[in-house]
Amino acid sequence: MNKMQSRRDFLGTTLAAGVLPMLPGVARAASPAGKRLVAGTRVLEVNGRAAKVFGLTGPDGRSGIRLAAGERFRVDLANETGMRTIVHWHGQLPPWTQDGFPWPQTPPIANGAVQAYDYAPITGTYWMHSHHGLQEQSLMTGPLIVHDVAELREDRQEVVLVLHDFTFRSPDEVLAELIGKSAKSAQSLVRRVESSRDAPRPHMAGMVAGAAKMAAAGMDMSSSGGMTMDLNDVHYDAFLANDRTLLDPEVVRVERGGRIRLRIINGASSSQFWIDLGELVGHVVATDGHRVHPLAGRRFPIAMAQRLDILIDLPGPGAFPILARLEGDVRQTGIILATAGARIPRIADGAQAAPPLDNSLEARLRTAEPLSERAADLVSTIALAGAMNPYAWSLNGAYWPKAAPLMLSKGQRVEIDLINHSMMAHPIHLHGHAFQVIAIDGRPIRGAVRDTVLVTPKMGRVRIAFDADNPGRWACHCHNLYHMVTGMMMEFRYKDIAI
Ligand SMILES: [Cu+2]
Repeated sequence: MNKMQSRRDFLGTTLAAGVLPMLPGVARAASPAGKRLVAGTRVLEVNGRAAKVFGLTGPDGRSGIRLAAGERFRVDLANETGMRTIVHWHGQLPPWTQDGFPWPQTPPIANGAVQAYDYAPITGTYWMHSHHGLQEQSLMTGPLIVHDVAELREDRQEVVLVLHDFTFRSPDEVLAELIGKSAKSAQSLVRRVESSRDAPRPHMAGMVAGAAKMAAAGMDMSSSGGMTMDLNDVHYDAFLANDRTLLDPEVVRVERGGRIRLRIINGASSSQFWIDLGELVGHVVATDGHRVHPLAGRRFPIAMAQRLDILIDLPGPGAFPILARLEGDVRQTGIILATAGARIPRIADGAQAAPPLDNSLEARLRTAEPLSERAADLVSTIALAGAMNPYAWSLNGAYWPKAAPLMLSKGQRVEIDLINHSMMAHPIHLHGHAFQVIAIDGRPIRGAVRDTVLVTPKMGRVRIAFDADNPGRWACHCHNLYHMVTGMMMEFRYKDIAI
């Protein structure tokens, strides 16, 4: 047995035992089998100005990782950022110690270190992003595409579209402005979230009291029906589609009458969009990587962290803008699909503000991969609350890291009611599990399977169901980055996890 094999075997055994090896630097060096993914920095030009941002660059020089059908997620993540990082494989279902969340057992990766990952991925459109500090805002994100044998047979051109919100300010300054404090206070707030080594022990009485308090607040809120909802916490300098604005958009060469699979990823930290196909008709065939029965349309909402797979059959030659319109605003971004020789149109902002995102699409989606019919073993409620002033957001009345964990047992069917008592929509993301949306605003549906669902403001309700089949400690949080760091996060913890 050579050295490499023995290291691989050791890694495999250690991962099987559920503990990521905490090895000295030399032993943690990259294995030859892993795809090298570099977390580093790069310079983008936005609105004619240079901006230093992060990047996650795969072995082919492109952003992110693409895996062939049947390929394992065997990745060596090299941290060349000059600071610590940790990267989360959003929507994937790895063992919890490889999830890329800064628990005590999986601390951030030091600058210069390489961390190895090895798990069987699920197929579809996923993405990766830093879960350390506010690095996600500075574009430490990338697509994670896991191909499927069936997709290869359909012979479609794959077009990946990653959306971002961009600011020339530092994310610390953005947060400082939101919380009305200095950048230094913002930094220490982020550090406190990061250093929350252990969430408190479960305390059922506290949870119930917190939920009751929130319910009371919700009653107050519903009586003030004239209040408008809050949108777009942060004023951004630009919105990016594959790192470019509409002043200089990416033009994707397509064939006349081409058959396209658009994989759209909302990688924005605090912005949500309506995908606008213009005159084209698309069919949504997957949400967050999970298949749904095809649903035709021209406009599709995409909340933070969500993904949509949309099939488009082009009608003939021409240029076809694929736009992402910021909710509640006239600003937009996008790419252009164009056949050879087509005139590329110049596209400005929209004439009218796009409406706020809603769950009208969600209510119509039907999964192609339903959960089995089964009664719930555990039913729980999570109350979403918070406000713009003071800027702080909570789950069940508590602010991370003070929120009590929801305790799960392996094998349980879990149903959770997400109830939004606030004036703002929240895209709620659960790590390590895919859930099915089974009711919206009290109306039962056989809805989509997802990892991130939007809960609309002013008492919007979404019920999700999942099987507790991935033991560990998992984060559940709002995917608005600034909501998360000001408290909107909790833990789902399996009872048989000792640490
Ligand atoms: Cu939120």
